[in-house]
Amino acid sequence: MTTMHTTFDLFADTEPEQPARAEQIGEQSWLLRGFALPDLEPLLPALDSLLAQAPLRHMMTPGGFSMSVATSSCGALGWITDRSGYRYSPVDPLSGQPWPDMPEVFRELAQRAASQSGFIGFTPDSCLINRYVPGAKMSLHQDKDESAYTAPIVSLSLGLPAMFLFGGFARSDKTQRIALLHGDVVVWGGVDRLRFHGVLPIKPGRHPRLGEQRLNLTFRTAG
Ligand code: MD3
Ligand code: FE
Repeated sequence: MTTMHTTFDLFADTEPEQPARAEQIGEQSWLLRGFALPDLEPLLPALDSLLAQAPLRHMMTPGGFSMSVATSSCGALGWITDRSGYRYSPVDPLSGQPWPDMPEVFRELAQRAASQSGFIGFTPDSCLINRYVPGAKMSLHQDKDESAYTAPIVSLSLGLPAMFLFGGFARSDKTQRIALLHGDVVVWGGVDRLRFHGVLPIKPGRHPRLGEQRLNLTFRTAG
């Protein structure tokens, strides 16, 4: 090992950036533990600034219930729900204005995570921001509001930890539980794109940087 180790060290600064520790959680799904940690210094202020323009709000499901998760978006399209249904819209219904631009640091992070997971040329046109306070959850569902399922979805978790449920292609299929922590990025694509998934109720706690909440950003090609 020591001889080989020296060899790698000699080549270290001519090699491309070391891929992050990647854990395969599905045939075409990868958990990149702590992938975003080096980028949070520019990323969190950009997030604050876009949430000042398009505040998090509790949207109404088509069935008339207020979501426990508060949402906002940036990019050309934002995911919305109201009594008329779930869909993507170029306009924030709260302001009547376009959603804030997707910050370059968001887009670049999502592209880098996707390409490292085998999805070259990912061009997200939407970033959905979900805020969970303790007790908030997301029931098992599939993401089917996008125009095509060929692009992956890239998710970034921030703040309090979550227990993520990764299921199969029927709601009743057995689910795998995966803890998602501050700075973790997950890439879901290909054959895994339409798997059922959800989030168990967030446990009470306080994150040193984000306080008593979990934020999840999902990058999508929606249009
Ligand atoms: C697996 N959000 O916004 S992100 C959602 O943590 C959503 O807020 C969760 O599910 C959250 O729709 C999970 C991870 C995720 C997103 C989309 C997927 C996992 C997925 C699509 C297919 C399979
Ligand atoms: Fe989802």
